[in-house]
Amino acid sequence: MNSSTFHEQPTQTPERLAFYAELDRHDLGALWEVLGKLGSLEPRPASVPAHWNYDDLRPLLMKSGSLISAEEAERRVLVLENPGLRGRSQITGSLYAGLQLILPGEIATSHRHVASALRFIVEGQGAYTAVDGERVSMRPGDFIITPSWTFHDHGNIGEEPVVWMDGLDIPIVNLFDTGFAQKYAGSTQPVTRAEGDALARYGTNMLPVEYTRYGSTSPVFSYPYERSREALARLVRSGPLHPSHGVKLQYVNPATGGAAMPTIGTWLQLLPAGFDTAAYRSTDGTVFSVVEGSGYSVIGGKKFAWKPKDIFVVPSWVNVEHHADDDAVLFSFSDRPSQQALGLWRDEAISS
Ligand code: 1HN
Repeated sequence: MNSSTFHEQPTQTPERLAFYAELDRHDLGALWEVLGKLGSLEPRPASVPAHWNYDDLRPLLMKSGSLISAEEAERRVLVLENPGLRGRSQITGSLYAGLQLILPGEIATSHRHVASALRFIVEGQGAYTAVDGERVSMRPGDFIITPSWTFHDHGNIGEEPVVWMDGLDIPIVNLFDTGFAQKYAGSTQPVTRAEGDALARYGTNMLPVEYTRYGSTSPVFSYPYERSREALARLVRSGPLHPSHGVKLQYVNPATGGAAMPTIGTWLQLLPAGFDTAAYRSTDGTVFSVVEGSGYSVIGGKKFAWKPKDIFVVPSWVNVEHHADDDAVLFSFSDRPSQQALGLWRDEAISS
């Protein structure tokens, strides 16, 4: 047996091939013929390391804005397709990502679905998203969630185009064949709570006295950039820096201490100017959005230079090292909470 494979395919004799044909007529197959494909010594993701330069993305997004309205599109989004997974609307083996554009005066009508969504605001002011009766303003760097099965609509009441990155767990929901979706009866849901209600109620290290819903999704649905950025700045000054991550904080559900969403984990990290991270790998393929600073990442031996608003992806179990030219802030998301809930997640810091 070859030590680099889990299972070497046995020799195919005429008798065996005839038997496989016989099996095939009964909707059967021989495991020993496919075991090498089913099991591997370590993860073999179909997704590949990839990088999208915002200088290429932005003109295409604006072109989409002149070709189709948000209303006709339902959501005007350019899907980030991993080059190893073309045609599947996936950025990793388990996650969907896209860049959404909403122009001044437009609305994206209300609907809900089982898939959980995150929005990470990339550029522009003046847009809002409404979740469960509360509208929250979107500002660059804000992290906003749309919990599973909550009605949500978006609008742009400002004067600039607004762009954000969407991340959804659609491939996970579809893996389990658990997808449901519904349109709201009207175009937008009524506003029943003032802006800032959820953050005041759940997001100040306090919870309402009667609060008992320890649901799996965070009751805080907007995590403003300013607060997270300030925390990172303080921590970089006080140290210590993690060799593989610099200063990296996870967004949490304040009621559980777990991830903000049950399926998708999200992080914000700061790499100070000149910092080189130690190589690291984990089984959760991870999508990065650059907020501030420029630098490069070496992903599976390949170098990708990045700057603000760029997006890059590190597949499962592929080594990554980051280098920051100046103070760099990276937002990232992955399916880590899903893997951890199922007892599947592993990571490894690689010492040089
Ligand atoms: C969706 O509902 C949104 O609400 C964005 O903005 C992207 C991709 C697939 C399915 C639903 C949104 C989506 C989506």
